[in-house]
Amino acid sequence: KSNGSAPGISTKIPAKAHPLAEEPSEIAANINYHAQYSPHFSPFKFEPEQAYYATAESVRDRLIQQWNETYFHFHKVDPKQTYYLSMEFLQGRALTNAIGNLEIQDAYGDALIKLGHELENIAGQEKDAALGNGGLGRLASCFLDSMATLNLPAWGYGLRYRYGLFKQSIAKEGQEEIPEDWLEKFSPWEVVRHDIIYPIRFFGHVEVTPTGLRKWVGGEVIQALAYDVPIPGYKTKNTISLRLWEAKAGAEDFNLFQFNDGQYESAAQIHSSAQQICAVLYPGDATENGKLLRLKQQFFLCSASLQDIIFRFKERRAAKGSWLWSEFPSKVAVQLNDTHPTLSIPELMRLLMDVEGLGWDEAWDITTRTIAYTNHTVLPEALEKWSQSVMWKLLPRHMEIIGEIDKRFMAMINSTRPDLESKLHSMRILDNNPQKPVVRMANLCVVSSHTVNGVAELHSEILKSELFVDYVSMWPAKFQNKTNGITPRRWLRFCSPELSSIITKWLKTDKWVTNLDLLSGLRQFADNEELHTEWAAAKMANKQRLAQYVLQVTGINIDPNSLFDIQVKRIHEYKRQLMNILGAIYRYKKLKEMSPEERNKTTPRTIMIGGKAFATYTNAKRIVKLVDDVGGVVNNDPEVSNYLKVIFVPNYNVSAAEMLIPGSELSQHISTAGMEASGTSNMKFALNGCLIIGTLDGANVEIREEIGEENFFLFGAKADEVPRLRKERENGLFKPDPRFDEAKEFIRSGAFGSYDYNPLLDSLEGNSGYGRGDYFLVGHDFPSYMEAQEKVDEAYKNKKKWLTMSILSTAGSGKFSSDRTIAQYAKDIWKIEECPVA
Ligand code: HBZ
Repeated sequence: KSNGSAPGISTKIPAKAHPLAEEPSEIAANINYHAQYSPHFSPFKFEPEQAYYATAESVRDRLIQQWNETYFHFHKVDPKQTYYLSMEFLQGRALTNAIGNLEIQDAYGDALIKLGHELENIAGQEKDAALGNGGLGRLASCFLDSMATLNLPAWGYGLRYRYGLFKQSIAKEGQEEIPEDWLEKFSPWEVVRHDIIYPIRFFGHVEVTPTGLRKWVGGEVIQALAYDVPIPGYKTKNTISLRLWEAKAGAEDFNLFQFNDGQYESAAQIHSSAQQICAVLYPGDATENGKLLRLKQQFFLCSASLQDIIFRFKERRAAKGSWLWSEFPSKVAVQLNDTHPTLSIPELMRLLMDVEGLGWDEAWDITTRTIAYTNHTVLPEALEKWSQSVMWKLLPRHMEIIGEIDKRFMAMINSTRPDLESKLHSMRILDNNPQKPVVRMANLCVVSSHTVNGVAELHSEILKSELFVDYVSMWPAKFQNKTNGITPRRWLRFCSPELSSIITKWLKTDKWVTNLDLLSGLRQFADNEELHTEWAAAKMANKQRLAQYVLQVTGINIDPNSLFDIQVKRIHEYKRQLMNILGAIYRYKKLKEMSPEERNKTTPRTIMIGGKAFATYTNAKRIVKLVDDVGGVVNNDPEVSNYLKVIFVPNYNVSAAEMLIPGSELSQHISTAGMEASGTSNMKFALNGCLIIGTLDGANVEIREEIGEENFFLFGAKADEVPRLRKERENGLFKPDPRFDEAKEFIRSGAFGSYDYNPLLDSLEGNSGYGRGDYFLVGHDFPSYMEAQEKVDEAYKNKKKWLTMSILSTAGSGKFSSDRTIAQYAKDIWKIEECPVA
């Protein structure tokens, strides 16, 4: 790789710090500078890994420059700012995205060639930052990209987990979890801010000071230290910050006396307690694990972020001269990404009252005008409830405040809405059931926020008509919908450059990247043969790249001429990967029964399923195992393997998605209606010209409206039919389709090995599973699913028709840009305006 005398870095290219270099040779000099003087590796090595770190550091120089300018500008203009609080940010890789947003990818590509490397290979060295579980975390990351791109004065706040979401490998027994050591070497994208540190208290008790203020004292105090990750906008100087908090103990907490006495563990007790806080991302969808630690994490995020927000507010106010606390909501908007950061509510109250000395009424007014809450689920098991006794122990002052909010809420209902008295029990924040007294976090959010939103039209309607129905009658204007979106930069422009160039060529502009509605201009060319040829070539190139990837991660060869059918998302029974695999099993069985001539007339398919199952979610893990077992049989059956392949794609993450989505032709979004709040991968697939087979659930409803019902393979029960169907099922009124029984029987017969699938299959029968047999209605929806799949097979035979539908999918995806979503949050909820750096 070297073209100089040393075995490593080039000596022909000077090592020079050039943060704003534009020319490839200057950029190469800057990369060379980091390779030599950022002391992470020996300068005598310049393998892809070292080249990646040096390249990333050179990009970071530029980001820091823009970022300083951005915050200097925000500080000067002093606009209202939004703070997006989220326990999860699923950022994925940053290099391609950063140089894409900064529009320096060509210069970087050339610079790396001068240094003997290829950009794509170097970018592939980066580990995914997987500080999130799934859709909720990825949404937060798409939102940051849009906030920066729209020049909004905004920040993200999260936690700097030492280990992100586990790495998944597939072994003989199914899924295995391996810790994801994303910080193993270091992350070149974060800047530690030793000057930004706040104390965070846990446990302790409440005292009354001589002046009559209540004060939380004692317990253990841990420090929150800021790490900033710069987030560049696309084609703008604005670069905002994702501030991640890390927990640490101070030197004064180290008990030298105990240590010298040989009591090493107790000497460093606070250090180890601090270390635990940010050790691992809490696995979503869990129920009982590590409750106390998770609560500590939540409070840690809330307290550090609010102290920081208040510090900045006071700093800026002080610079202006005299000021009032009542100005706070006109300078600060706080958005809670689900209930995970709910403790922001009592913590803001506490800081305003106990630290700043405000009275209850003023503090309450400020809090409720500052905070807004987004709900992402109606699944009862995912609605957070915290044990009151755990809360009293960990956060005694906050429990006093929550108790007071609850008391005042009840008094308000009693005096103004006697008609709601019978509902009060379920509307209250505290559930004082003596068996298990809990705090209902969603109720606390609804009572204390100025705005509550759902994430797709159907979901927002369900919130209003079911989950939060009683509150709607009190505060009808509080409830809004903000249909989710995705960033078109990462999810089309950068992950499919081929398709992007074609779109730009036909639209005669690349403005669609920031104005996604312009994609509708493709509709007029949906039948154009020349476009068809180009579109098909781009899709084929993406399919070939995906086939290479699949070969690399599974060792299985797949045929790029077959229909690529993909379902990738967290494994959950409500998402119904089980229905997908039952369909595949039925298809396999029928192929086996056919003559070779008949088989030849079928549409060859490659079914890919990927996603992580939460480590203790047994049925989800069984589904993973089943998919892998089915693949083992089908892919090795010479009679059918030219017509059907079943692949479990291991370790689905953001980077895998960037490979899978551009190469997809059909994708499955098949949740039981009413259960998927929105879904966001559905938007990514449709944007990439992939057709959807799906139910009327979440954002599918709106996607279908936008791209046209004739371009969407619809099946299954509707949300409002689900309760009745479940009842009928419970009452033994359900008559299973023979195809459904045949597929299940085939598994039970041992066709896919000796693993015991009975418990999984039993969840589809009688009164098991969630205690109410086939709660997710796989059996009910199966026949219409299979019919929709037959329509897919037929449609794929007509290549022209399929291409037209594919183009229309992309053309109809404009609505699903996160730029649209964020612009709506900014206008309707946050009331903030753009603040572009000149
Ligand atoms: O949020 C998802 C919804 O299931 C999906 O429909 C929606 O599109 C997306 C964005 O709005 N929810 C999650 O991803 N939820 C979690 O990952 C989660 C994490 C920790 C928990 C509970 C849920 O304790």
